Amino acid sequence: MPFLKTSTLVTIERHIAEEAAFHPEATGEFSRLLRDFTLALRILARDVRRAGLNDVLGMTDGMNVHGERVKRLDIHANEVIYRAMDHGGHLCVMASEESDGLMSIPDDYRKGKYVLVFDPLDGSSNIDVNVSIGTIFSIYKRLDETATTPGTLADVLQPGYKQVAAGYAMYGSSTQLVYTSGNGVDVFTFDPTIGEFLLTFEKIRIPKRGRIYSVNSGNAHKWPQGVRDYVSNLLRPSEDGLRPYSLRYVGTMVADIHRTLHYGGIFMYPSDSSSPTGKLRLVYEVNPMAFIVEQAGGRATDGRQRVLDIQPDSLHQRVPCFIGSEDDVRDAEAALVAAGDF
Ligand code: AHM
Ligand code: MG
Repeated sequence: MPFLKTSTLVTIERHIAEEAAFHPEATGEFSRLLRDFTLALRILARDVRRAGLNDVLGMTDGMNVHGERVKRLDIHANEVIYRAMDHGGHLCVMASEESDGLMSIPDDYRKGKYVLVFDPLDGSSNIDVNVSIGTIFSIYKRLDETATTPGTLADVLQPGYKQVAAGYAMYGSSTQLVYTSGNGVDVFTFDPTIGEFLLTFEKIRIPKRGRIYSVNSGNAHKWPQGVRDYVSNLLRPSEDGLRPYSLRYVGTMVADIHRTLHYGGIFMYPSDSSSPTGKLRLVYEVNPMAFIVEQAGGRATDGRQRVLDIQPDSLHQRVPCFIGSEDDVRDAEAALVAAGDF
């Protein structure tokens, strides 16, 4: 049994407050920050559910029934999160996949000690076809916690092991929020009738080995030899019955990682000859997922080194990734070494 279903009825706000109670130095600022963030997620859960409808109703001149201009959902999500988070006084700066540079806190508002990075709507290729999409986020403390000035690029470009918290929301058949603050991984499910995220799985653990691999095989002809060898081997039946593996690939990292977290196995987006550093972004996609998967007992590397140890050098930098069950990720690394890819 990879996870324990909870029997108590707890909202995410209560859960975060209880976690904070273990830290006597906690000021409540972090709890308030997360409360603001879950408001944005609640709004997005609603908007994603209405997405197809808005498009149809707004078809003629880009306006919906309310007379509002219809925006691309990922741009809309970027704005909703920014507007929910810019005035709380908890953040000193934000950064997002949808914004080229830093997202500053407006001059009028207090600058707090936290940094927020996010991918507002992950899985953009799936938005128009009603396949699961998600929001990924991660929170750091600024380098000088006593500063009251705007946050800087250096505050954002911290290695992943310094994350204070990370999570993702998945807008699927239900909306779930998977969250860690470094004390295991908990899953909350949104109940739209009461407007709350309720704790549904506590301290989820990823199996040590799975039987599913997840990768865009359309890139196989461009992969390094080690990745080709590794995947070929997964497809070869073994006497112990562990292989062949099944392939599952949604094309939304949030959904593919979510399944991997529950069932085990490996999710990867390796480098290839046309994308030497892979596709996924270190700061707001791979680092939060690496933190979550490690907290659930799994492993996350770029094929050679732990993702969380990489020092980012730019906001939108890409990194190859191999994330999932410990034994599976180690097998992939061994195949890369055996093929001389490193
Ligand atoms: P996005 O942030 O523009 O949505 O791109 C990231 C997505 C991931 O969710 C997913 O794992 C990957 O891109 C899929 O890429 P591909 O279509 O190349 O397989
Ligand atoms: Mg993304």
